[in-house]
Amino acid sequence: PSKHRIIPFSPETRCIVYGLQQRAVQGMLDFDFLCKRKKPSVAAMIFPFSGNHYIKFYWGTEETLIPVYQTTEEAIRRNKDANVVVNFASFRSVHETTMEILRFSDQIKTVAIIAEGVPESQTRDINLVAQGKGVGIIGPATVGGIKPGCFRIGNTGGMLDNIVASKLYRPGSVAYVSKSGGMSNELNNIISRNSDGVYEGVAIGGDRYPGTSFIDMLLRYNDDPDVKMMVLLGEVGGTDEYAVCEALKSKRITKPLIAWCIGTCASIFPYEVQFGHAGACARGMGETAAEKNAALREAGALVPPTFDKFGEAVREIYDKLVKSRVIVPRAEPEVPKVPLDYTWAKKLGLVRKPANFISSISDDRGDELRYAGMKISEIFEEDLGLGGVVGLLWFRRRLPAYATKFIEMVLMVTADHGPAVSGAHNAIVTARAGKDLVSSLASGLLTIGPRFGGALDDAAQMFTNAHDSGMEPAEFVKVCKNENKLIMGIGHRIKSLANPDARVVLVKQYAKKHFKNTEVLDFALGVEQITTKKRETLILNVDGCIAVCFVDMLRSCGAFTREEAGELIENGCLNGLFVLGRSIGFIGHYLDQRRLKQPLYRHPWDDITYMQEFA
Ligand code: Q5B
Repeated sequence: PSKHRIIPFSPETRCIVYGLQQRAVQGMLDFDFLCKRKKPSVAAMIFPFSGNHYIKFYWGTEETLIPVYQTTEEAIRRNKDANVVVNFASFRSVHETTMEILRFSDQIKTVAIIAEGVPESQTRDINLVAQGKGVGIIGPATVGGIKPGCFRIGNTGGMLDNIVASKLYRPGSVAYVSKSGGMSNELNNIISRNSDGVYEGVAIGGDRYPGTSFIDMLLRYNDDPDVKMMVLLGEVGGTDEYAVCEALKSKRITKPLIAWCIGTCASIFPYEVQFGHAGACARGMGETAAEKNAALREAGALVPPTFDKFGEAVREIYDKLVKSRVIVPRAEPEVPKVPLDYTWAKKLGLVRKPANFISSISDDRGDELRYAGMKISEIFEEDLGLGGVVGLLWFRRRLPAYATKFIEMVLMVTADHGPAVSGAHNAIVTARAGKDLVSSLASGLLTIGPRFGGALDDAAQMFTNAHDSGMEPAEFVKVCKNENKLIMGIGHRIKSLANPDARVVLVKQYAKKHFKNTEVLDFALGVEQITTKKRETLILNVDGCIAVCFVDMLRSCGAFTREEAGELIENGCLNGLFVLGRSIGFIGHYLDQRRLKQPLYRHPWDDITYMQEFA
């Protein structure tokens, strides 16, 4: 006898989904749309680990928002039209969450429990409370159930193309109950091929104590005038099928029933076999599939000789019912168009679109991250170092070792130049204003410009163009003076001939030692000889020296044509070297100020000349 009933699902059935199961919810909404439901069947979701918010889902080709609530109470109370909860909580929290849901039995009439591995004592507790409150439980350990045209629980029925292939978008006359979700997919297929299709199908779950039993579902189907024939797919283990036998014998079940218990192969084994489900093991007399099939056959169900013949059995009954006009086949509605997700359609080769982005330096999609096509593991195996990585990511080239070392040298010599320089000063002031690392770093970086650290690109252009045009250094200095132009890369606030910049000395020495050609450096040194005659601070400074040496390196290392080298400089890669190097120092200054717990900086009045009367 039926302990508790699952309320009938209709095209108006609305549910609440416990858990952030976005794929399952999208699947339910897609099913609704195929069935031409007016409203999505999912009214809301519950997710205790974030505040209330909305999640966007497709509704056909449009989009809709579904609210997510932090508490079960708010979700249920705010969605009065929902009387089903699909509980995706894990086996660890399913007892607690279902008990909470059952507090609202004035509104919630069915709970589907998806989790596998729920302790049997907890399931029995849930069932007892639910029974007392008149709430139907489907599961645990189930995919759920499906009623074409009305309602789909979670992922029942599989992918959308499967739903369409099994005609689950419109009702048929056959209602089934099974234990297994996977096998219910097979039933959807068999029934749709051998009859006018599924009216409703429920997988009660593979545990030993399911909330709803076979007999509950079959009595419900038997009493539903729209169900014309029924299917039962039992399995080895348990004795629920005998309740069905009793109902058949007592004529409580009157509609034709095609039945089969899976697991007949268990007899091949010399011992009892535990199949996939927790309940799928014959533990006592009468629990084997063969015994239960025999009992069902004897009670009046149509039990085929093997599962292979199951479809034929369905067909046999269906044809009889059509002949006797119990079933009057309906005209097939148009097969609904399934809106394909773009990613899926692309995978199937059905659509294409021009990409909005092109990227040619790195790729994280495969099994391993690649820089310019080179696997990150190979980069380490071959010890390319930071310079090698810059070569790959900035220039898409594997540079010779002396060139990658040179890049590293540049990063090292530009890493910092004390707290007094403009950029470091700003990073420090920002840090002392209580800002974070990124803000302090950004503040320092935004100071880099033509006078401070950002003269490399222009220096490279000016010296290279002048050299390539065949000018002499003196002529170049004269032209710049006549045009009132400062020579980028020349001059320093504190460094001079008498106080040479050690960084410049190191860079020059390296270039002279390793580069095949240093013609642009030589030209710049020629210019320095002239400018320092005017003023001894007008030296080739660190920006200028790095810039001209880099041009010589790019041009002579063999990895680039002269045109390619020219394009790289035009694109502004050289200031990037200073930006990258000096970021190390700016971050250092930020951390230093934090470590020293420095207060807000305020510039002293006596260090500012106030000239209001002048304005
Ligand atoms: N005069 C760097 O100026 C500085 C001249 C020039 C012809 C020039 C100035 C300049 C070009 C930009 C450049 C990078 C502003 C510098 C760096 C990183 C750093 C910083 C650090 C670090 C210095 C005095 C007389 C005047 C000027 C003439 C000056 N520069 N003539 N070409 N380039 N250079 N920037 O000392 O007749 O008296 O009126 O803009 O390469 O940023 O350590 O601090 O690692 O952090 O203030 O090293 O040279 O000289 O402007 O008073 O000029 O020399 O026309 O002539 P100063 P000023 P006159 S490296």
